[in-house]
Amino acid sequence: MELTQNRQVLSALHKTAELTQPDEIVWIDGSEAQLDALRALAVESGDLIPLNEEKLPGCYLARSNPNDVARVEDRTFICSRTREEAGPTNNWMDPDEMRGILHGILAGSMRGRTMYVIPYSMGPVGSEFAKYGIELTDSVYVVLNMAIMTRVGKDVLDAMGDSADFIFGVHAMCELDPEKRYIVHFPEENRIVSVNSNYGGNVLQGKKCFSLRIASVLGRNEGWLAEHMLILGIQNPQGEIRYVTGAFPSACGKTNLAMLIPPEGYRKNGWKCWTVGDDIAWLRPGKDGRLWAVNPENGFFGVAPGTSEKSNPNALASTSRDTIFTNVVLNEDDRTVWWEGMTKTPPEGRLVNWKGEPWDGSDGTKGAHPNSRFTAPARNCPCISPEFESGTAVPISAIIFGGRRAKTAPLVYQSRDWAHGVFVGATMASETTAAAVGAVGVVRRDPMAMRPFCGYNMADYWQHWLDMEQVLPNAPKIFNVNWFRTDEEGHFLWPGFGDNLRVLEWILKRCFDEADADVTPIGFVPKPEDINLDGTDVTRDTLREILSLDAASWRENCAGIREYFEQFGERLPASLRADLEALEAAFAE
Ligand code: OXD
Ligand code: MN
Repeated sequence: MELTQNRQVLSALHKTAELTQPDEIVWIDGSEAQLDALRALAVESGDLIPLNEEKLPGCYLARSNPNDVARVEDRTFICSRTREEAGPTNNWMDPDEMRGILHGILAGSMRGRTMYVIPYSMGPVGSEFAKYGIELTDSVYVVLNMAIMTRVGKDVLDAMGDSADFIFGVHAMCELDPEKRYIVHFPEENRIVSVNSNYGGNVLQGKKCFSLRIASVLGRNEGWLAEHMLILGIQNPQGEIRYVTGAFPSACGKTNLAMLIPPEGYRKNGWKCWTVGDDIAWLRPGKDGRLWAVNPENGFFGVAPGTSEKSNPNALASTSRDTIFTNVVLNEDDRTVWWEGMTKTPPEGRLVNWKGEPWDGSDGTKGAHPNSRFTAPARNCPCISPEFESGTAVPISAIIFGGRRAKTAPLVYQSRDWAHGVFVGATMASETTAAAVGAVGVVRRDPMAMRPFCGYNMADYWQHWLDMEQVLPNAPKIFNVNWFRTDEEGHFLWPGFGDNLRVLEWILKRCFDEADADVTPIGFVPKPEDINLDGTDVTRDTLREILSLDAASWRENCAGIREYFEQFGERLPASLRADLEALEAAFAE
């Protein structure tokens, strides 16, 4: 039975069914009974392996096709009307040409299969900030993951009513053929198509496809920002909670910062941190001229390896129930899971690696895929903010950009003003780690951590950021952090993790005019005495070193920025060009 009378939804659905020819169409109503039945179906088909009901209640393990384990940026397309609208950092194809290719792939692709209709909401259903989507998929795995990551079901359709204001998406697994894998966005039509993949970042369309690529375009048209950012509430001993957002490229500890546990001394004094979001923030100007943030998601799609009781106990606790693990190690003896970094050594027992093969780690291979994931409900997180479910946004005091730089960026600095903050975000970069294939220490430019997620020309996106200042008389202050400065031997100089709160404390003091700073060519840098080091073994001299600027590194950085900016030609906003020139002049030999 159709769960809505919405003509646009029905017409798009019928057209897709005619093309893909599923045997059956099932509407996802959001009931536990239906989700339970789908879990049972997935267990029966072997798509999900049920885990230990006592130790991991409601949890399942999934294994993906080994050729389908990550986002595929080279097969992700922004099919705007013109190539210029997509810009030099996106793959583009003429929308008609792409439609033709997809038509060929989708034709008859669901024959013998069931097509699930997932009505989903990004943001609490009915809240002023919510936006709605429909994803048609032939994957039960996608249904069950979307039911964790978003709000799904009939109440979404009821909230949509007759409105044509929704994002429509189709996902077909097809043969999981990497050569025919396409993740496609049609921003002018609010449409998404993913084919030949079943990996979360490609096919859980509410996440990167809708909430970042399509939403970034909606944000430009409607006057707001869709960002690849965590949202964190920091409660001080006076009980005031101040909120920050943070954008970091991968492998920079974004989820750890989103779930930060204050150092012991801070905890004793009454500091607490609250997670509002770990990956995506929708940011809108409020009537008060401040910037207000919501997390449109309902769960965490986190990288498992490295998550431990030590590195991120809140993330680990989030996975203790009702979680789907993908591509981790299974312990067949007690049907629990494991991944590299959870404990120093693998547990005792009959272990099976992410490919389903017997494994004990003795051959030097990894048991879990480096990009293995947990899909966990946000409500499981011990430090989830009460604002998460409230459907109201939180006011942002500071926007924090960051990256992994061994030498260049100091521990923290503040931009001179909003426009300079946009320059700081636009020139974000991170050095590659051994965790990814390829050379180590190579600088990769990732503006606002949005390089793979901006749904239009990056230069226009920067201009949109610059324009936002007009509607933000009380704009957040913009900062850059770098937890990864090293000494000559490559040892980290800053302890990171919970101690990062010491830096956040300075950031918030700056936002409320409670701390001084040194004026430098890159912006405001803390006075070494203004960062609280009590309870760490970091010395003032070390701190002085992490706050220092090395002119040669900055000259090299400027050259990298200039080269990166060149690809945007005349579209590059003038203020970014001017900020670069000023920086070059300041560090000229
Ligand atoms: C993610 C990503 O999965 O940024 O969040 O790739
Ligand atoms: Mn992300």
